[in-house]
Amino acid sequence: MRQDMSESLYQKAVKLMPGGVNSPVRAFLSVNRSSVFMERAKGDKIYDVDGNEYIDYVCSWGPGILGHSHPKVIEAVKEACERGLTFGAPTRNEIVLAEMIQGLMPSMEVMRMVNSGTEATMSAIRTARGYTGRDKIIKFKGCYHGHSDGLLVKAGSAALTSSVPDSAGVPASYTENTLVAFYNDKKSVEELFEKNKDEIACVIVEPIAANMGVVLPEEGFLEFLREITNKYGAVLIFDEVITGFRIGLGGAQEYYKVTPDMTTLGKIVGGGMPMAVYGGKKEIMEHVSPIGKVYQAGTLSGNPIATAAGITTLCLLVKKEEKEGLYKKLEKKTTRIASSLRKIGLQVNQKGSLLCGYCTKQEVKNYEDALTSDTKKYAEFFSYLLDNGIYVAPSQFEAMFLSDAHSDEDIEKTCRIIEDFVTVQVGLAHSAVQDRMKD
Ligand code: HOZ
Repeated sequence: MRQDMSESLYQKAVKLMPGGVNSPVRAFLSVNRSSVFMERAKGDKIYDVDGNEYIDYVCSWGPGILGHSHPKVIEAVKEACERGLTFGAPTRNEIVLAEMIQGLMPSMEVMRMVNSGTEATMSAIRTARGYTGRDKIIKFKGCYHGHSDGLLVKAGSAALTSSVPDSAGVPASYTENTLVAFYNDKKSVEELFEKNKDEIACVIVEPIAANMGVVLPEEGFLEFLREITNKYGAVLIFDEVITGFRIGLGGAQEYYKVTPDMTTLGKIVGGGMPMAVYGGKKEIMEHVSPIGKVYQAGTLSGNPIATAAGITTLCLLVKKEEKEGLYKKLEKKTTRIASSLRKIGLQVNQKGSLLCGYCTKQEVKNYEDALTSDTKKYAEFFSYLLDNGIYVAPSQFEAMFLSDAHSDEDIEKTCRIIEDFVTVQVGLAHSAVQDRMKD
């Protein structure tokens, strides 16, 4: 595999950007390689600057549910560009997108469009605090809700692999109101509520945790969060930045039949453009400026190019679900990949088109279980896949994503390559023994 151009771009990039990247996980640090620079992507394939082709299971970390560069989405974006890139004023398409979101996710009675998941979660929490008049929040160890100061406590995603779970540069006073409970552990939540009666503004949770690999909620866990937040008058926020429109058209809240008070969306909702949304109950969202006292604003919020991409993506998802049962199809393909990962001894968690293969023997039900993974082994697996044209997350603690564009042929090819990993490893070990015998 040629990597000359990637390597030379990397040498330039490290002088200009921290780690040569604009988002930490892209630096490939936890898999001991230098980043691959990508040039273009189409369908289920992504191509690097050296001309290498990969079957892509990163899908831009989630937005690419239709595959890359869907012709209809590209057409909508081009058409929107012709009309103007940004107005900083309301447009009709913001209403169209909001109505679509509300139709698919009825708990989103009132919403606000922003540009990133970080912005959505930060604003949702501010709103919950403004609404309840309380300061404390509960988050879960290993759940990631973006990089705003108050949420970088025991966070997942790259904060986990770079071993800086609590980021430098965050004053202790910013996180003193962030209480941390354990995922799938009801008791830890009960204790925090009992100790902090009438002080907790909200509980924020990824209904499927997808930033410490993929950890599924145990039966009754989300229902329990609904009950306890109701009991103590706290707002329940589902961070569906990853699960929204991925687990099904109505997200994880529809799948698990638990309705939160507020929801955050990102990734798929922007169809590949920077777009995120927070919203929920009208009586809560009425606290947002300009009608309420919770301030939040943004020049590019509801951007016309992003709304065009988002609307077209959601329309295609609805049509495909009605015509072909899209989500069942996605799940079937993903289950095939999961079975190959299990065959080579990985511990696999999967829901729909979201999955993670952990290099551990232990069942993974929370952050501590995820940390039992052999990250060195994962790095070897990652490198082997990359060198064989399969692109998965360069970190043990990120999810794998499938798209509608993944062909059966490419899935089968991927499974063959995954299943060969064990043979290759045995081969490597064998040649290492032979080398030693020569010495
Ligand atoms: N926070 C994203 C993974 N959970 C990574 C974003 C990126 O590097 O593009």
